Amino acid sequence: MTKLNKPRKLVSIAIALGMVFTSLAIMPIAAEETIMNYSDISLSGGFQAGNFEEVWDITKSDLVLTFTVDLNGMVDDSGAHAWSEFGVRTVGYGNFNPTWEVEGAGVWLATDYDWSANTFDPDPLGIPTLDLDDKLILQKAGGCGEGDYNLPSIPPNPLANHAVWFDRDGVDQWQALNWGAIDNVTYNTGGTYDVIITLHSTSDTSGEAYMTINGRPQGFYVPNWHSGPADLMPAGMTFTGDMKQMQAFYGLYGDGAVHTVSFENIEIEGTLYVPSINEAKEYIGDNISHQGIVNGLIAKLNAAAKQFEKGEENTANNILMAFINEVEAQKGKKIPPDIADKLIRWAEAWIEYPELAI
Ligand SMILES: [Ca+2]
Ligand SMILES: [Ca+2]
Ligand SMILES: [Ca+2]
Repeated sequence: MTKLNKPRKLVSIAIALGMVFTSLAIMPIAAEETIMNYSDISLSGGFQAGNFEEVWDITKSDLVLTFTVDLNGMVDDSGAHAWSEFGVRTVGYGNFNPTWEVEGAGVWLATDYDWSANTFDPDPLGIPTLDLDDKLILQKAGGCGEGDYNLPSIPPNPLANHAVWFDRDGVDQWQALNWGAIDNVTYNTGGTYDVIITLHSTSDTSGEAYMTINGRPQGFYVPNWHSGPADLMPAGMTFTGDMKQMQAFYGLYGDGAVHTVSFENIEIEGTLYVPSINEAKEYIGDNISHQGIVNGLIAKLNAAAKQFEKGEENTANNILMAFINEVEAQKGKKIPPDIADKLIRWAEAWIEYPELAI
């Protein structure tokens, strides 16, 4: 399902030129919400991509992805170019461009940069100027650009934007006075960006995404750049997919050189997916090899489900407590620790939220 990004000319250069002249620890925090902190991810290639195992249910609470992306390893030599992505996609889809040119399986940060050779070179000595370096956008379909933004409304001129293009080094004294020019935020970025992506579901299959970069919300001007705040800001986009089963993924694709990107200080906050008891039985059968243990656990889950169906929640909860005890006793023995932790979390969720069980 993974399709690689094909080299594609940036269409945003015109507006940026216009701007020149104008300007692993799990920490439960509440009954449902979880914060996951992950080790830094460094990708190199060529092509390299992956995902985190956790499955998130955006219908239960917003999902917030916080990380720093370091783009200093992207190579700007003639003939070399690369893109990176970090976001969420529905379980079962690929880890780079989960969909291509059509939405349907999530939303992610896509990074790009000016196609001029040596674009990351410093400004001429003593002549700082606003120039194009890094571009960061939300994407819900591989290969698509900022024209996909549609919140609060579709920008009539997607090329007139704020907090989409960034300059790694300085600007001149007049450019520094332009609205939206912020030292160490939109210019003098050094090629690293603090990103926060916030996802909110509007149904089981649709949601809304917003992103801040170095703390700045993104925006679009109507109809063209003018002094003052962007007219459509914060700007975001609707997206589609299975909101109950989203996984975070990351990827790099580049050519013409060995490129690297790193994602650091990764934190994801949201509600982990909880399957029904019936779905959990299937998972146990697929992931625990000792048949006696599988039979014992499934028997308990069958009994608990029967009690839930009769409305006997206390009895069901007692059975689930026995289930938890059995899993804990076998954790690291006949049940791998990560699978045991997941089963315990699910059983605790069924006890607390019986509507999730059946
Ligand atoms: Ca440049
Ligand atoms: Ca620059
Ligand atoms: Ca510059």
